[in-house]
Amino acid sequence: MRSLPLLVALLVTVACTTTTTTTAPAAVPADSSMTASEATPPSPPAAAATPAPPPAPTVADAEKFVSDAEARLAELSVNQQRASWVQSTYITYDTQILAANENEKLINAGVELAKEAARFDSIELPYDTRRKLNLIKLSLTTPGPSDPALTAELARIGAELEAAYGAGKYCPPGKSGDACLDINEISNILRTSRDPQRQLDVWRGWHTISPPMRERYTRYVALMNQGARELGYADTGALWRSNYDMPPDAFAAEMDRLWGQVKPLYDSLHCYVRWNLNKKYGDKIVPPHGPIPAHLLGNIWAQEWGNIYDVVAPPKASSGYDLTKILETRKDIDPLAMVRMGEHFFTSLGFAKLPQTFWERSQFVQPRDRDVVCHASAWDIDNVEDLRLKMCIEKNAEDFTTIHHELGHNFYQRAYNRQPFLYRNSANDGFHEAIGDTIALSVTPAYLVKIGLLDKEPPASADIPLLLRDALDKLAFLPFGLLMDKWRWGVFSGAIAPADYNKAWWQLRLQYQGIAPAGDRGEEFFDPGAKYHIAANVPYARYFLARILQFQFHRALCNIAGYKGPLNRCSIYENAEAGTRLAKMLEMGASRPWPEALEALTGQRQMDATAMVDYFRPLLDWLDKQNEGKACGW
Ligand code: X8Z
Ligand code: ZN
Repeated sequence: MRSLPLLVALLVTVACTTTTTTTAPAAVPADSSMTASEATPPSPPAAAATPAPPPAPTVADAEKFVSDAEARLAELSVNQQRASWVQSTYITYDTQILAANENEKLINAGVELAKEAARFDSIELPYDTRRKLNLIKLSLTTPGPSDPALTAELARIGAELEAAYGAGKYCPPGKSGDACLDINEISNILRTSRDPQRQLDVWRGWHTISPPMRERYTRYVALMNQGARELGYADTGALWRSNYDMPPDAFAAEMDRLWGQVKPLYDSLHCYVRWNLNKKYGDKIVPPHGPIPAHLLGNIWAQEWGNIYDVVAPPKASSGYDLTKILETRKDIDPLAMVRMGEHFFTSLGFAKLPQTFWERSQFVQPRDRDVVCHASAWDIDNVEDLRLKMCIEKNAEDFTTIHHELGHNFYQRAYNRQPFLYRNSANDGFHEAIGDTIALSVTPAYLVKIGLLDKEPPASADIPLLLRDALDKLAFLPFGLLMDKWRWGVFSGAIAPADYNKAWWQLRLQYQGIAPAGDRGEEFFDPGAKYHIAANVPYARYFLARILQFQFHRALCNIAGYKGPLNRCSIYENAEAGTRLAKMLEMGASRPWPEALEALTGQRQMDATAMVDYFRPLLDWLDKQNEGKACGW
């Protein structure tokens, strides 16, 4: 997880990339109407009054404070990441405690520094000093209360929740030990089984891991909120939303604006998929006008639907190839070779090879002898060059894409490693999540032919099937990417009470995704906790942004490469100019507000879903025809 360069980490327990999430709005994005002061994070409450007020701090005081803070956070972050790496790759009682201890130190330092940073609120400062002070105040994903016992409790619960998720298994009735199913086994069943009873059984089975988390999660939320309030934020959600160089409410509105751009596409895909599922499973299992049952979409969370392509594929049309089948048949390709292929794409753009230590220290496959967190993540342990991948790679198309996703984090991390510590992060967290996906968009049939995975390019008639398969992953994800943090923002603000956690979860799933569980899911369940990012407290709006940004980046890079055809056939493989422009943006790290980074690559200062719409245009017209005369919606 993590790209956590810094303190963020700390506050973050683990994330997929880690990053410390920072941001700093010393300058304001041109497209928003806020003023610089609105964009500045709130100041923590003033310290207790002292008889004689200390002399006003100077610019030199502020600069010294920032440079000391950077050094302190850098050191703590390395220790925290090492402990967290060991915990995630070897889940035991002891490693949880060791990781929680390091997290606690980082949280305490982050909170202390965020409070102290407020001392400099009212003086004029050079750009970088002001930006870094803001980053210090915003970087805590998991803010802790000033009472040390409470922050220790917070760190302990955080480690326990993540470990509970990582070690989670479903033991079918009468089974135990090796007969219990872990997340990879359950995912494989959902990916390949077309027996609705079997799918429902393992779907329910995975959701048994989370009810025991509910009480701890509730306490975790209360502790984080106390920490966030001490820092001057309304709640933890407001803190998270403050990380985008704009006021938190403006960010929430920005998410809704982007969703409005793509919602018609989703509705159209939903309509087509439901119709096909109904044909396959019948009215009793898939009501023709209602929401789609959540267990039938090929993924535990119904967040990406590409695995059920075979169920919805247009009759007679062939997409020309099935990457999972190719990987399965090629005995010479193992998980490591898949990672080498991913690395090769980046080096073809001019990026340096990954360091030898990456190959020595990463976890590529699931160890047989112990519990690990299989959820994929990319690490930058020393914030410089100790890059690592942590996955439980299997030979399928989904993992091939995920490898590119994770390597995007690693190449980003290395690109910004010459920035000062507080800037070793992405422009905003959506950028971090979008880079590897952008590269994966260039994994076209023509590219697969070039690297020898495919014999020949499929005919143009395969475009619609190929786009449909892409849409099942990319478009289907959008409402899920949006609602994950809508749920958490509601939980943090109190709009969703603990007694309604599950009800609110399924209301949002229905409203945005048009899916529903089979059977009642009352409050004896805690279904949100069965998703990694909830258990591990990793913010999720980043993935929604990344789905939009990756098409914007792809369109810009294809333009830079001089490409003229349809976007879905563009690959920037081996294009040095595209590589140079991409590297330039990555090297900026978090040194400037994100609209500047976006502009550096795309010429646009606003996130914009029109590139995604352009990409899928041929499919959208085709879907409209398929849906003619059908009742859509739920
Ligand atoms: O968590 C991830 C990555 C690691 S940052 C594997 N993703 C989200 C998820 O799995 O829910 C990538 C897509 C969305
Ligand atoms: Zn990621």
